[in-house]
Amino acid sequence: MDLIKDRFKAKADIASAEIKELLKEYGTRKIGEVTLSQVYQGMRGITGLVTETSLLDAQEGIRFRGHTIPELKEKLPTAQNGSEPLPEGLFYLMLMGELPTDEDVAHVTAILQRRSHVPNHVFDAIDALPITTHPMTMYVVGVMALQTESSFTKRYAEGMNKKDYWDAAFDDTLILIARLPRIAAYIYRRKYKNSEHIHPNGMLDWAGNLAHMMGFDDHSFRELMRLYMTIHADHEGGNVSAHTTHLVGSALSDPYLAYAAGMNGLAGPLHGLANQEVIKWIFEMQEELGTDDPTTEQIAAYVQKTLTSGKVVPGYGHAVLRKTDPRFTAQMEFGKKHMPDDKLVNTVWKIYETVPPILQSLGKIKNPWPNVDAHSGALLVHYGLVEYEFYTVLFAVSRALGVLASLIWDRALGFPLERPKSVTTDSVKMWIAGQ
Ligand code: NMX
Ligand code: MLT
Repeated sequence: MDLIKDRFKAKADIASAEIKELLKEYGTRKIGEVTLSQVYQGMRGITGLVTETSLLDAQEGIRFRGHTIPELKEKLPTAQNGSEPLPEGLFYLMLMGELPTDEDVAHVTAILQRRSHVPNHVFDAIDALPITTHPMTMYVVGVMALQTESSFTKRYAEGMNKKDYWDAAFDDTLILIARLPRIAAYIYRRKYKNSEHIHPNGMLDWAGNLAHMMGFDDHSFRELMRLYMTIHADHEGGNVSAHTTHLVGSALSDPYLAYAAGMNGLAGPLHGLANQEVIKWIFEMQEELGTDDPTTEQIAAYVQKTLTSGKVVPGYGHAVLRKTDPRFTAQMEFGKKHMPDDKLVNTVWKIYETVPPILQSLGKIKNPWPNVDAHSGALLVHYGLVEYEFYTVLFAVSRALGVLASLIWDRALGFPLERPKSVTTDSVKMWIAGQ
């Protein structure tokens, strides 16, 4: 751990000095203008955050430290006999700003394996919840129970020097990431497999072990988990889960508290819960139509019905993207390689042909194309992971890599408490009158 920490510290010192220089020279330069509409409409397009780990381009999609998803698939180390990137490699890339070697990834995997023991009281806290509790609620309760282990909070209480915040955030992050697969798998086995739990396999990589503990030992399912954990990890800083983690962390709430807050945002249906909504929507459509192989005409009619009843078509649209999400495309490629004839997967592809022109014809939707959530569930169902209420937990495990790597950077760069100004409509009226 010291090796990777020392390397990080050296990089963070250089970045801090660069930012200081930038601000000295250009600190008063305007980076944008804010209109009244933006203030009322979700702050779309306002640049107001620094997030070092990834950057979203509306046309091209996400780049992690400059690397697109197809590039990551080529450049990040894979498991032995595998071809999908190992998410530990992406974590290293987001944290360090440079591509890892095979040894670097093995080092991260080993750190996570050594820190993966989850204390019993976390399982007790989850077990105290009714079995009907949504898996995301169980997950956040599990993370909150684990907060007893925070060294950030302990060290802060002991008078930690602000120069050491990053160090404590680093320690908490590695422990938290190491333990999340066990918590997620525990929830899955408790809720859906009669609490027949499966012990971790200390020889497996982070995502492979998650698949194993959930009870899926198929080689291609492990590969799916590696891809899934990689592509869901980060989507720059303004999305609800990343922004919330950053905001809560800015109060010097420790990484457990900040991440749990972010995951409560991920649990919303317009954000990460959309992955469960997509499969629920398709299953309901199949039931109503009485077929598991609907035609494009039937799908089009069902989409119209969804819109007429004042609901969104889940998995479509995006606040920033204006093209098909490359994370959707990466999953489509996985589907074509591993399950080209799967009916549900083919339905997802038919929906992709059908939905965009319909949404476009409404004239008000800025992005009619599919996002990451439009595809993920169908791949999981293919392997027998049919319990769609669980899907957002998988998203949450992956998202930890990005939001927590960012949180370490927040503390290393000494970012202050985040506290933007708000207005009332009365104050806006007075402002307009005074213009
Ligand atoms: N189906 C129906 N209506 C939509 C959709 C959709 N998929 N997407 C946007 N709209 C509506 C939106 O509700 C709004 O309507 P109104 O003016 O009546 O309030 C109008 O189109 C304009 O919205 P946009 O500016 O295009 O989108 P916005 O940036 O506000 O919202 C989402 C982005 C992602 C919240 C929105 O597209 C949506 O609700 N999509 C479905 C849910 C979803 O897939 N979420 C997952 C996003 C990815 N993730 O994992 O977080
Ligand atoms: C995400 O992955 O966070 C979503 O695509 C939402 C977003 O970027 O706003």
